[in-house]
Amino acid sequence: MPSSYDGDSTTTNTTMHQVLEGLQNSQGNKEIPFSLLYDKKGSELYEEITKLEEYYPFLAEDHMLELHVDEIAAQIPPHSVIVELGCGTARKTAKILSAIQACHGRCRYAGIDVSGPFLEEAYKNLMQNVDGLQHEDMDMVQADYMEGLKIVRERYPHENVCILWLGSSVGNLSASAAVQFFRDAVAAVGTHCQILLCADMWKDQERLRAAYYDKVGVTGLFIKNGMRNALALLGHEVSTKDEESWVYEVDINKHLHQVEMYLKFPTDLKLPQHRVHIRAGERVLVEISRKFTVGDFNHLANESGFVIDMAWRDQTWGMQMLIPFK
Ligand code: AVJ
Repeated sequence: MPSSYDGDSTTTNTTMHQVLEGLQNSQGNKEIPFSLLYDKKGSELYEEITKLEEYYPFLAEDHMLELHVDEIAAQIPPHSVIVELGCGTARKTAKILSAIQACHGRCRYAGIDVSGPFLEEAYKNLMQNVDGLQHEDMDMVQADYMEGLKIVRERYPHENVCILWLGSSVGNLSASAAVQFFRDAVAAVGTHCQILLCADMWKDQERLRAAYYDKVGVTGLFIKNGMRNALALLGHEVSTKDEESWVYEVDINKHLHQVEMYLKFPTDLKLPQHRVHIRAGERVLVEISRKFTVGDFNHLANESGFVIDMAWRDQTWGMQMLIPFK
């Protein structure tokens, strides 16, 4: 496999410092960084989530890509480099690359992920499923997003870069963090930067609750795994019994247009050496999933200096697919 691949560890770059910042907070909500959700176990659980009947975002995105992939390919200038953030095993990517290959006769691709094994699988998967893809047009970069974007820009100093950011992942970021993310992307790539992404739309509460508080309980396990990882970073190993005692709760926040995923602790958890004290009955916010109105997304684009080039909306699923550019 070509370039920048340097091993097999599934690590996140989340530091103990970031965890402490979120857990030492004694006034507002305690929280942990959502990146801790995606270690090996977490990625497996997320894959389970995507197979749940109630979890519509995965299907919705797949459906939209399927429908519009030729228009998308036409909207990406020839000679562009397609850079995928958090490509995982690139389950949805082949479709897009095939359309680009068919439309422009060539496709250059760089997959960025923190997980080496995923990159390896993504590479095999794409080489197998995309006709005409050339080995030398492929880069698999083991890095976090911004670091990866810089590496790709160095390799391709002049080309248009089209960032693929699938999985409605923009929803994980708060309004201000999302603006920062778009600005950072431009700082790393420069102009000639397009982003292809899906943003889940604000919709009726029952559908949201069903998608995030599933009947089987996988989502709860996924969230608990993130919390376990956070505490492990602080040197605290959680017993199965303790983990089972945490209560998974979902709030639908109408003001911020987001789903909030919490764990409620039934008993005190004290880590005095870290000045962390979670009180009995207190909740820790583990993940948010923002749901955008058209206005919400326009606002995000404006604030970060992006213009929305193309937008598709699917009314059945309540999903939008967009190509903002700078
Ligand atoms: C990976 C950001 C799309 O917000 O729907 C699924 C992950 N969390 N169930 C989402 C998730 C709980 C998720 N994204």
